Amino acid sequence: AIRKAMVAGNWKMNGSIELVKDMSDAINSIKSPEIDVILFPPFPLVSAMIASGVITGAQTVSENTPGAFTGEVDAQLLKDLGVNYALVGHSERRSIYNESSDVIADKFARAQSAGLIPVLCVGESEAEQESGQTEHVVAAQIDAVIKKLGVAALKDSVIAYEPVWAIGTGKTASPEQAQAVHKFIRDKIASLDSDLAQGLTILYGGSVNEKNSELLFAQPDIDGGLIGGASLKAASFVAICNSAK
Ligand code: G2H
Repeated sequence: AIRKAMVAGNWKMNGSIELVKDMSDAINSIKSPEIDVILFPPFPLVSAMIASGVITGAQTVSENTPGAFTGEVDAQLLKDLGVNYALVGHSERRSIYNESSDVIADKFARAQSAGLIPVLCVGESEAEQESGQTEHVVAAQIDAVIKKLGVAALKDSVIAYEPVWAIGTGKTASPEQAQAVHKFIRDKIASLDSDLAQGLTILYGGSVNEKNSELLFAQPDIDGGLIGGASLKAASFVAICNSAK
């Protein structure tokens, strides 16, 4: 493959000190130059995850620089601690916490300026998919970043396509369905910067498990996965990582 495979585990509001230990032992035992494995634990577990030797990401970051923002977490502080990635615009942040594409673009910018690699999550709802809006919705979510920061900002970033109807529901996009959207995303960016688009890692997310991961990852424009539920069990997550090699 032209792009290195990546498998990222998003623990959401789950996990424990014990799980950091179990999961890091499992991941460290399968370390390979063929694949980047990253875990996104809840904030209180970030330092333990880094100490365990696993590449670590934050599930969200503040769009602001340090100041009076009670409860928020600064990207530069995360970077200084040893965090390497930050999810921005996960569908749960968009829908439950009402984050707009505009504020998500600000979070993307702040993460990147602090030296974190933003993982921009995009995806359509079930109603949008049924009414044929998938490409329109995904394009608008990406354009919010491009309009504010320019296409060059996507160079040091990752995009994760996660159809909302497939998240935590057990419904997965078929490999062909997911590939079509990934190709749409890559072609759209290629129309602005072809080299950047060819080098861009695009992950698929939404009910990925050890049974469906291999066929998804075999698609030419799917470079790996963003894994929720199945990243909480060491055996499942390791099997998914191995299927990306
Ligand atoms: C999508 C995914 C991880 P799950 O949210 O970001 O979760 O694999 O549980 O659908």
